[in-house]
Amino acid sequence: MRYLSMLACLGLLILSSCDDGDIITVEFDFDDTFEACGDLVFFNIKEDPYESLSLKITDPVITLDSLYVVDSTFTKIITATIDGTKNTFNYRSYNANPENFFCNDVPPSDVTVTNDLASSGGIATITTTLIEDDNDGIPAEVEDKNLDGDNDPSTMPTDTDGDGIPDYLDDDDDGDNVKTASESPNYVVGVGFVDSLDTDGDGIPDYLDPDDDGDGILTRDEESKSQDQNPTNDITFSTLGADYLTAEVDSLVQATKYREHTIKQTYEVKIELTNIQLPGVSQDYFDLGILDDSSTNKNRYVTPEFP
Ligand SMILES: [Ca+2]
Ligand SMILES: [Ca+2]
Ligand SMILES: [Ca+2]
Ligand SMILES: [Ca+2]
Repeated sequence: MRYLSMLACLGLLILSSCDDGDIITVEFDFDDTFEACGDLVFFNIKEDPYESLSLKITDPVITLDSLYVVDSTFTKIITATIDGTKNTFNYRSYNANPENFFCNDVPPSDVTVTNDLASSGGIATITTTLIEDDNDGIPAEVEDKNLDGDNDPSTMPTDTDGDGIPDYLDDDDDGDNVKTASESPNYVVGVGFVDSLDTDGDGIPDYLDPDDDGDGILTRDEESKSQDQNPTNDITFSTLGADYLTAEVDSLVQATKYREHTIKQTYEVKIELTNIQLPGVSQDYFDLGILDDSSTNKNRYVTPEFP
């Protein structure tokens, strides 16, 4: 039995070594993110074995920042023709981890390229999509009453406080100068709202209630200690807590401004390659995945006009 299995094993070895013909077998099971550096190289590397897919584009001239300039539909699409000189797409394998291979002027001396295949043609398509969110813990689709029935929070959007910033982008939905995330909406993914804080028990949760304690003074106007568009630090009695959550305290000091709002921006940059021609490789479509770079996360700041 042992002799037979050794024979079978030998057979497998011969079969796999027979693969050394014209067709190169590469699995291309890269992960779903890629990186970028310099002017402008995109690369997806993997270990075990050490391999990379990389795209260099010099025509048109693009920078990472230029990928984030989107149109009114929050998208940008750039295409580049792979010609093997100005724009190149390569599959490479290495003897060691190529993690420092791409972003250094002098590649590490201990990393040797053991195979390098360059595509003689193809099209690279870079698609950027901007996604904005208020980062308040409540998903955008939940922050829209969907009155137009299209499940798109950006069309005919719900704007509870009427400040011009729709709820799904508004980090202070009720305009009371206390951020939604600080008003305990308690949204649990997959479950929904769980015991959202409703201080005055009027059925309107604090994050949508402009008068949280129901004392007749708007929360944003309970600023008797420091007039800084922040009612959370106005505390008359430390035993009772903040005035805006205490119906017994109703001193009126009117707010004059809204707080600055922060809108989180995420740029999703995706690269696909079509009609690729790597020598001896039949696969002609490659998906590099999504760009993993800190520059894809930005903020924009808006202070709405006070009524
Ligand atoms: Ca609003
Ligand atoms: Ca609020
Ligand atoms: Ca309430
Ligand atoms: Ca109060």
